[in-house]
Amino acid sequence: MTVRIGVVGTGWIGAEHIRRITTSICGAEVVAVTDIDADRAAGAVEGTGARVLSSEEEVIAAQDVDAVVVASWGPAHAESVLAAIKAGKPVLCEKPLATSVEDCHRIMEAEAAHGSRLVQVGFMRRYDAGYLQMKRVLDSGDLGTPLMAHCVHRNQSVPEAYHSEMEARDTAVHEIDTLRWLTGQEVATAQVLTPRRTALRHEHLVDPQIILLEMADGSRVDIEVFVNCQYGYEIGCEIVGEKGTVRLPEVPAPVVRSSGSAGTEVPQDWVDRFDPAFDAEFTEWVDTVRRGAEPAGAGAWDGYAAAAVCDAAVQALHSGEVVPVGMAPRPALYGDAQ
Ligand code: NAD
Ligand code: ISE
Repeated sequence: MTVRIGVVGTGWIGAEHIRRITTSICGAEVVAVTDIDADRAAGAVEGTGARVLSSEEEVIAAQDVDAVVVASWGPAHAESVLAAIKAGKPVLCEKPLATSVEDCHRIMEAEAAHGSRLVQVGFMRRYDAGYLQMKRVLDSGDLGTPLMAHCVHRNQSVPEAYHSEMEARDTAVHEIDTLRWLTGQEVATAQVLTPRRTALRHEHLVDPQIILLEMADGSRVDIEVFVNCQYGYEIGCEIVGEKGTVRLPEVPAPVVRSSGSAGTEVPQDWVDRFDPAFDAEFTEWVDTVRRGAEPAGAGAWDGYAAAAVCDAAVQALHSGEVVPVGMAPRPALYGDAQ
């Protein structure tokens, strides 16, 4: 069976996912899309055979749509996800699941009322080969208990609309999810340090930032977020355990010797760096939809936990204080472990 997918939001990542479903992975096709910018939607499906509909309601309700991908702007995510749950259709929602913890609660309540999990959140790093290798090492117990993690998240530059709170909510949210998943620990507190600002930024932006997390077991995570680093896209992660360390491997790239120097190209953005992880994420998700199984990636609880940590980090950015993360008890639907 070919899984027939409807896509809500056909901007940068929406168009990437349409291309991915159409040309990179097997077992699925895009049959309907929508975007508040109809021309953009038409451009994204050119040559695919998918139709452009005028609203997300039409996409989600369409008889030939088996599952939904949400790739619109963050503030629009919650209503689309709730509509998909109401229709009983699996939904893969790009991060963030929602822009408030209240909306994340509404989504978890809707899933509970449905009686099984339908939501996967697009935390694609859980499918990156390097992070998966790190997880295997950590799960083996060879390093003992994790004590510290040092993370780096650098973007070449960001548009003027990107503001200081987005360093947590839009960018470090990936490390927040990844560290919860790698260590099996929830985040207890957040603090934000603001080093000297780069001159190569839009005036309003606090960049770089160092986000410090304390996990529930007392281990610590530091995340350098620097979204105007100029040279490209770089992701780093090292975890220090009682008996050893594990570091995210560099993505293999050819070493070029020329004109008296040797070097490798640096990825320029998240598409360059994580394309294989997105492919793996979609391949698995499509397979779960085809089998009628619950999604295997990050779920609504993970989306909620990330939102709660981001709230604390944003409060910490403004106050300069160490801010506790307020977390509700984990609903039974989401099990005990990460
Ligand atoms: P974008 O601005 O390029 O595209 C968003 C699109 O959504 C636009 O075309 C806009 O017209 C459309 N849209 C907004 N509200 C809508 C609505 N109610 N219904 C239908 N369409 C609507 O943004 P983007 O970079 O593609 O990001 C989209 C989402 O994907 C964001 O939530 C972002 O955080 C996430 N994202 C994730 C990653 C990742 O690494 N996983 C990378 C980039 C973006
Ligand atoms: C973007 O939305 C992403 O999710 C990228 O992975 C991240 O690197 C970037 O900072 C975000 O703006």
